[in-house]
Amino acid sequence: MAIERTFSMIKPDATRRNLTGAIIKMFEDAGLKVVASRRVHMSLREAEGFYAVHKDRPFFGELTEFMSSGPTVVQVLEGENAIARNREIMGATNPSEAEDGTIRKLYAESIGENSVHGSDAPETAAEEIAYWFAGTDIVG
Ligand code: DAT
Ligand code: MG
Repeated sequence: MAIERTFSMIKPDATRRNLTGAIIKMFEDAGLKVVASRRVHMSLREAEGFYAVHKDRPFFGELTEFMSSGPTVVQVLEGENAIARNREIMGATNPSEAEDGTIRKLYAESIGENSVHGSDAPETAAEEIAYWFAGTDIVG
């Protein structure tokens, strides 16, 4: 497996509880490198654009309001098998189903306020990275 890049976001429930460093340490301890990072308080419109794939889901309004409710940290993670590896470290969407030792098991407050986002495939990783970063922002 080649070195990959994936898009990651620390969500407002986690920045509010000052968990940014604890979460980044989990990525670094797992061998993923933060090659771009920026703190962003996104607008509702930016959240709607980012999560457009979910626009017909019943939780879309709740999701986009939450994501624009406070600061997030948008970042690019790089490493071996980074997309799947990041999803493993994050744990299941619903914290009650997440494995022990995952970010969501440790920190998520609910299925909606679940501390982190991570891309789910190479195509979405490329799109999500480009949504938040210019190529020159990424320093490997
Ligand atoms: P993931 O973030 O694990 O990729 P997803 O892509 O299915 O999960 O959903 C995106 C986000 O939407 C998820 O992190 C939290 C929110 N969400 C998903 N299902 C939900 C639900 N049933 N109720 C409320 N929010 C939900
Ligand atoms: Mg998803």
